[in-house]
Amino acid sequence: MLHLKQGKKVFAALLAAVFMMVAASAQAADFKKEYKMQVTVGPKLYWGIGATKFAELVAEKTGGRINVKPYFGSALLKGAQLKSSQMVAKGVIDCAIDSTINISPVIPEANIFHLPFFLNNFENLDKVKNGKAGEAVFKAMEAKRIQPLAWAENGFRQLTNSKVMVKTPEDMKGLRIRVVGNPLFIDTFRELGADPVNMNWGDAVAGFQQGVVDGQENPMGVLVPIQIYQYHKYATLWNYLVDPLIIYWNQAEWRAFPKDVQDAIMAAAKEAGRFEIALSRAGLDDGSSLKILKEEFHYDMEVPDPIAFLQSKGMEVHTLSPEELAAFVKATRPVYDKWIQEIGPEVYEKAKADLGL
Ligand code: X2X
Repeated sequence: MLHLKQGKKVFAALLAAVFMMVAASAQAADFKKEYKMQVTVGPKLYWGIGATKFAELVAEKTGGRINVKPYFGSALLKGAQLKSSQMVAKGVIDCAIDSTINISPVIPEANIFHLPFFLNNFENLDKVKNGKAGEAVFKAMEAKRIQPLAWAENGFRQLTNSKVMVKTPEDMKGLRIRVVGNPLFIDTFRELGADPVNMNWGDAVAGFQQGVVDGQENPMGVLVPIQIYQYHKYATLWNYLVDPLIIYWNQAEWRAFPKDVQDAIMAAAKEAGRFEIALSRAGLDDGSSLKILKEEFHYDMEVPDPIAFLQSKGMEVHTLSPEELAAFVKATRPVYDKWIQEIGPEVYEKAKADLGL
């Protein structure tokens, strides 16, 4: 009798185990084998390192159920970096970690970060990102069927070139500067008297190498890994604008995920964002980013002082004085008239309020 009871128990336990396995595999079958992630840049740039971190954290936090694969160098877009949010909105691509510059064709509000000399330091950037204007950008994404998950950062963009040490707008006369095909950038460099050349990132480094252009603008997290000093002798640090990154997902696909999967991916995005922001700011802030990398992520920064590093490679680096900066601010002011309308005056007002202006 006892025997029979035990046998029944074992059988019941076995049956339960089989049920669980079937249920688990049914659930696993609901997930794709691979979730494709668009990444504009290569894996060595800080942004690319952040993409890899996100994929690793998603695998870890979902117990391997969700497999995000980064496709570097805008491979999914054949280099057309400005199409990423359109493709994620359509569900052709599952997710992305992309710059506000590249999402602005679909989300004009994202250009709030790119008004020249508007947000000129980390503190102001954080106020806007975490304030009402940042919220407006996220809401605009949701309205376009994109689920924003977390902020990361490309960084404050600096000017480099092979011809002249730029200290005044006059120094920029006729300089051929590669810019991304976001028209706000063309307008800004025209106002400065330069000759902006619109080029996808995928062609840009070859363009620097071959001298097709004289200069470019990008943050340290790009300039250090691509070894800009091989092509350009002069760097002007002017923090003229910043591009945060946003980790985002196709909305319909996101909404269909079970809650625990959403929570795990969201936690991965926040953690990868924190890590990547620290990479981008390392050696450029009050030391807190290097501390975060070391203490929270046990990560040793290969180039802990990017400015000293570029100088050690023979670059001349000049930080604009407040007086020099004033001339650039004045010269680029006309950009505001047109672009505040494009961004939406209410978003501009929100950003000003976030900054306490
Ligand atoms: O194209 C650029 O300059 C880059 C890599 O910074 C962006 O994608 C915005």
